Amino acid sequence: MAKYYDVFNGDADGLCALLQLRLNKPCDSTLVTGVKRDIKLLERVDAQPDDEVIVLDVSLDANRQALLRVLENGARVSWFDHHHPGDIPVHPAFTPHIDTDAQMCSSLIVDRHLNGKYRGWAIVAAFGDNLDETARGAAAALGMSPADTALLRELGVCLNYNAYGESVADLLYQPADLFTLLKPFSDPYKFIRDCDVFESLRKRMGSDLQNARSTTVTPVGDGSAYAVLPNASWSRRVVGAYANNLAHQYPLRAHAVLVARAGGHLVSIRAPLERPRGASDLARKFESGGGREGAAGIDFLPESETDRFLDAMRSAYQKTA
Ligand SMILES: [Mn+2]
Repeated sequence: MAKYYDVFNGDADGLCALLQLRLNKPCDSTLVTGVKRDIKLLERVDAQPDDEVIVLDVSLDANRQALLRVLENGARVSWFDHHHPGDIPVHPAFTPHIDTDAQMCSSLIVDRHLNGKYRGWAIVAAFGDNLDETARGAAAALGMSPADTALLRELGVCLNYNAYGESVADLLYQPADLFTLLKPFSDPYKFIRDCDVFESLRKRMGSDLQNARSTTVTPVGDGSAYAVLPNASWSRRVVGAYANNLAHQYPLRAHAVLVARAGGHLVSIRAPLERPRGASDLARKFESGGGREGAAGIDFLPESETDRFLDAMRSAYQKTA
C-alpha cells in the first residue's frame, strides 16, 4: 500500500502549511520534522514506488540529493517553500510550488493553492515568519478586529519560538507532537481557547525574552547591530524571537543575534524590516549559512570568522559610504 510522508519544518510556517493541507485532505501520514535548523529532512525518508511525499518550508537546495533519490525510487513529491532553491529539477512526478518573494512564506503558498480555505492559519504562519505587513493585510481583508489580529500574531510568534533549539530537548513541544495537537483545529481562535499550548508557550517565551533583553546590543556601522547570548538552552530557544523583536524595535536596522557554542557561535540574521533584503546573501558567505532575503542564519560561525562576519554585515547594511 502506498505510504504518505509529511516532511515539514518544525516552525510556525512549516506546521501551519501542513495543517492547512491536512485539514483539506486528512490522512494518516508519517511525520518527518525537527527543530527549525534541522532542514535536511528528506534524507530520512525511504520512499517506495507510488508513495506520496509532501515537503514543506525547507530549502530544496539543502535536500537536492535526497529529492533525486526519492524520485528515482518512483515516489511522487510535492514541495511548498520560499527558501532559495537553486536549480529546480524537472521530473513528471515532482510538483514544486516555490516562491522566494520576501513577502511570501510557505503557508501563504499553500493558502494560494487552497484558495484561502484555512486563511486563519496562513495568517498565523505569516506572523510567525515575521511578515507582519502581509499578515495584517490578509487579516484586515477578512474583517478581523485589531485585537483578534494581535492574538493570531502572538500565536504565530509562540509557535515559531517553539522550534528554536539545538535539539528537540531544548523545546517545550516536539514539533511532531505539536502538529498532532493542532490537527483537530480548523480555527486558530478555538485552538487558543481550548488548548493550553498557547498559554504555556507564551509564559516560557516571556521569561526567555526577559533574559535576552538583559544583554548588550552593539552597533556595527550605521546600518546594523548585534547581540551575543550565552551558551544556554534559553538562548537557543529565544534567539529567533529576540532577533524578530529587535527588528520590530529598530525597523531601519539589520540585526544579528549570536549564541555562544563550543568554538564559535550560532547566528540568526534579520534584514531591516523596512527593506527586507540581503540576509540570505550575507549568511551564504559562510559555510553553514542559509535562509531567505529577510531572515537567515549560520549554524556554526567559528570564533576565527567572527570579525569577517561583522565586517560583511557592516558593508551589507552600511547607509553612508
Ligand atoms: Mn518559512
